[in-house]
Amino acid sequence: MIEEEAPLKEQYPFVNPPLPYGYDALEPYIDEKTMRVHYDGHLAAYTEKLNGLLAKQPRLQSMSLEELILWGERCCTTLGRDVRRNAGGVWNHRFYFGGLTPRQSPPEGKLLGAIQCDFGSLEALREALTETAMGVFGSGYAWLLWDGQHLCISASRNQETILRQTPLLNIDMWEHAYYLKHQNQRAGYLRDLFMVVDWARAGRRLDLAETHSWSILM
Ligand code: MN3
Repeated sequence: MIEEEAPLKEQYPFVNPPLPYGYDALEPYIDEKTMRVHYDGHLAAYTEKLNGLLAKQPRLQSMSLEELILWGERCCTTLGRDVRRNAGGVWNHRFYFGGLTPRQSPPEGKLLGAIQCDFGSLEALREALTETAMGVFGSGYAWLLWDGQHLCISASRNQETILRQTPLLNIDMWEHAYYLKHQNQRAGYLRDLFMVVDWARAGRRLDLAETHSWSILM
């Protein structure tokens, strides 16, 4: 799995691990062509652009992905903006692909308890996430987050990240995530996506949140 195999302090040059399941493993919900274009095309492009930016910046080459994002947020130069956008694109995509699985993976343990407490049921959580995802205007993500006491749902634009909270799950709402199969049917994409969400992974991210910083939650 992506986060469990990732080194604790990955730095320049960033190399994406292989997808932890086959490109066609999420069929029929997410099609092979979309997965190939998304993982080998879009994610790889963010990674190449980020490495290209860092190639001329030795002082940034020892930073982790998260440190680069936070540095970019503080730095109001074009370089800061570009580092933030591309490091965010890498982070968000790794998190998204790491949150999907071809195996049935219902929520258990602490996550299941939190879902029942904060939403009543998994179905109600799905509906709330769907509503937020459908409301993403243009390109962005919907997120399931843990605020330390409760689950909450949020949305972000473009490749902005939500590192200052504890993300458990994100849903890529950029058109490239669904357009080849679902065209303009965002609701159909979301229905299919929920068939391959790795709730066990979201649960492990929640368990880790109690004892670790977000830097290894990817
Ligand atoms: Mn994407």
